[in-house]
Amino acid sequence: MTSSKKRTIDFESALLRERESIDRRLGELLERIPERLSIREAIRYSLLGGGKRLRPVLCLWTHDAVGGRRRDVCLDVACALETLHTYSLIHDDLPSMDNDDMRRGMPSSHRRFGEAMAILTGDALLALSFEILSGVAREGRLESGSAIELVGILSSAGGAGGLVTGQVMDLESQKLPRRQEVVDEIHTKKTALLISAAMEMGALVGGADLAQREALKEAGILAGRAFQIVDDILDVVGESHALGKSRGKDEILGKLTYPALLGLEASKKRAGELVRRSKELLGVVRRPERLSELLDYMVERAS
Ligand code: GRG
Repeated sequence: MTSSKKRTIDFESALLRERESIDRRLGELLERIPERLSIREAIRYSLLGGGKRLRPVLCLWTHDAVGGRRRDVCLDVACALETLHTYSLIHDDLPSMDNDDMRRGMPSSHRRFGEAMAILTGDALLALSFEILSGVAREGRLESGSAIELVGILSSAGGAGGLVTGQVMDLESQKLPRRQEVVDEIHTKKTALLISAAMEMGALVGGADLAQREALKEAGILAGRAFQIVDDILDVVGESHALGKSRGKDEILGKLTYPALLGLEASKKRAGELVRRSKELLGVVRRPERLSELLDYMVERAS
């Protein structure tokens, strides 16, 4: 989907700077994995090989929007979100799942390293997420109680009630009733809960109060649902080279998607409505502007 609005240069450069700082920190965190371990190369390949870094940026910009002053801690929390997200992409691409050959413009992990190694790389990245979160408390940079809360938020978004069941429903979608509520549930679980977790975790580290946290959590669900609708639309109309993966897979796999159910125009309208409602909830924060632009960017993207 091509952006109808021109993003401000200020926004674009802030996004670029943020991605660079996330990539740098991810690289540093991976230095902790001993060089002699052969899995290190496969982990570096998937984690440092591109990606929009939306979840970590959302986490950091939510922290900033609530007036947070713990950016260094939040950067690690943001990296924990990206390691979990990357694990889910590696497993999603496996032959037993979506069987994708390309990811982030490169051969997918199992194509490059073999299936067993790809499974193990995903496993290692999942564990690394929680190692990073406990690390910030162990190093005395965050109170243990807050670190435990972060672990709780991330594990419930990534676990049986979230990503995993979203993926199960997605895989079984041919057997499910072709109804909008069913697609909404798949989208919430497989995509929106992690995006919501990114915003809630940024809010928590930034010192948001409970009312702000609840509003931002809900804003994340709405934005995450819009993001997944756009992902489904891009699978129909996007450019494979921009997406960095093959297009048209949803139809081949008989997936239950918004475009399949409602058509492209109604799907675009629905994504727009969800983002509008998400942005309304940003009224609870002191500095909503940058975050609000990021939510627009998430649905106006072409990749
Ligand atoms: C336990 C086997 C097992 C699996 C874990 C695989 C899985 C559960 C979930 C997959 C969930 C999934 C891939 C959802 C799709 C969400 C989505 C739109 C991903 C693409 O995100 P982008 O566009 O990707 O942010 P980049 O590459 O930019 O980071």
